[in-house]
Amino acid sequence: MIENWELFLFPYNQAAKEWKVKLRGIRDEFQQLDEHSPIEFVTSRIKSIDSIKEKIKRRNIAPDRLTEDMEDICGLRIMCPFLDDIHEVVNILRRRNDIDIVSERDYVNNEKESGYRSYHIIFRYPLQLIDGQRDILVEIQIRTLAMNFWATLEHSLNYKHPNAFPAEVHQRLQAASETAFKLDEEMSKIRNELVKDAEKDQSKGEEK
Ligand code: 0O2
Repeated sequence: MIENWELFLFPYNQAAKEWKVKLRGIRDEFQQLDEHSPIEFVTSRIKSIDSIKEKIKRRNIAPDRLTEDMEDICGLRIMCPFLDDIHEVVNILRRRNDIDIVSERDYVNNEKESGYRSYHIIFRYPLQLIDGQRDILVEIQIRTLAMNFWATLEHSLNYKHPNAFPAEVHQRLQAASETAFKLDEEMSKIRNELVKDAEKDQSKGEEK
């Protein structure tokens, strides 16, 4: 087992700090260009020691496999204003040459049984330390503000029912997730219509 957790978690903390800067940099670049940013805000978290220990037990992870088999010790979250923005952020990440993408999970189109939606990307990040390079696995969850609203509250409610919600609550949470998704779709439709109208106005202006 890990003897010094602080030391073990240091590179993960460092990777999270660096990635917060990088992701906020993407948002700033869009703002600099006066363009719509697909990133509203970014958060990060390092998995708690209790949560790591729980997952080691649940997944039966061997101590020497911890850094390879636990992919979400370093986690970042990107909140997007609109549904289409998720796809744009994914493409921006796929084009980067400072990471190696290990896997992607599309829980936006394939929501989990709970109603959870998000797009997960796990990548390997070559962190530069005093003694050289150390590859760190990083998980990024990309979701809309509405998905984040649902997931944050569902997670906090789950705290009181760690194993399962009563069936009726489970169904209501699924329905609430559907409502949040409909809201996302409606806001995207409104935006697309406004963008189209603005483009029409612009081309009319250019014709004159
Ligand atoms: P925390 O407290 O942030 O660490 P596992 O990690 O074993 O549960 P797996 O298959 O490795 O699952 O990963 P999965 O399911 O792709 O993603 C796990 C993470 O996604 C969770 O981390 C949550 O952040 C989020 N997530 C997945 N399902 C749900 C859900 O039903 N509700 C909510 N609110 N979030 C979910 P942790 O470890 O649970 O959280």
